[in-house]
Amino acid sequence: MKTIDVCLSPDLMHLYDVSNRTVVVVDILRATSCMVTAFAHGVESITPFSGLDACRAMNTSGFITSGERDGKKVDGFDKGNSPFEYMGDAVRGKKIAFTTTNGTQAIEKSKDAKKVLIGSFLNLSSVVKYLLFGENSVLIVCAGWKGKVNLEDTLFAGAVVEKLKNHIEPDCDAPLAAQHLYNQAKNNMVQFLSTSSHVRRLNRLNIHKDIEFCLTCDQYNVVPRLTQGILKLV
Ligand code: 3SL
Repeated sequence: MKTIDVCLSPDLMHLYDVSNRTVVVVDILRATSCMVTAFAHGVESITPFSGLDACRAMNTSGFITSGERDGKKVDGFDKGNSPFEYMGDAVRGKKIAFTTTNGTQAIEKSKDAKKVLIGSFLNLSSVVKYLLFGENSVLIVCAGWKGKVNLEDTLFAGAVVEKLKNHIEPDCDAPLAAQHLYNQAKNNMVQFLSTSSHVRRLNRLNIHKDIEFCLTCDQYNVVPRLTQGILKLV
């Protein structure tokens, strides 16, 4: 039977052998929610960068430059990290270079996996379906915040574990802990997360509508996959 595990912080990646696993990278607030939204609105590709300078340099090759540091849009970049910036015709057919505080770093740390997918609540069922029919065991990599664990990414991991519980066996206690948390939170995730660290951080930036949107399940049926450093739809 396939198994599922959860890496609660990218700083714990050294504990996992991903060479035969499908990794799902998640940064609910807000990096992977933005990426999924962009693909649902017709973006051609997203190239994730861990560093600002390399991302900025893509401007000269015709890429839209996107990203944030500590939640705020980077000076001189075209777009920040709100999913509402990635809707409509503005992004259709475009290539995006993207860097964020935690999300793109988690992608970088996952790049040696057999497959790397991008997950969010917005494409939860599509990701679950892909994992169900895929041949590999699974690792959910939670982006967290600067190496620390966060609740929202853990809830997403728990949702995946819960939905696959009759088909994929948990590897250790992290998936079980995530599943318990999700089952407590699932009826009102906005309320459950109201005192969480990143919701408090984002509330200071006055972006409640981003939080509510990013916690909405199954808005889109897209699954982005990383191949040779570039995200495209599967
Ligand atoms: O850390 C990240 O990658 C971001 O998604 C953080 S924020 O939501 O833009 O603050």
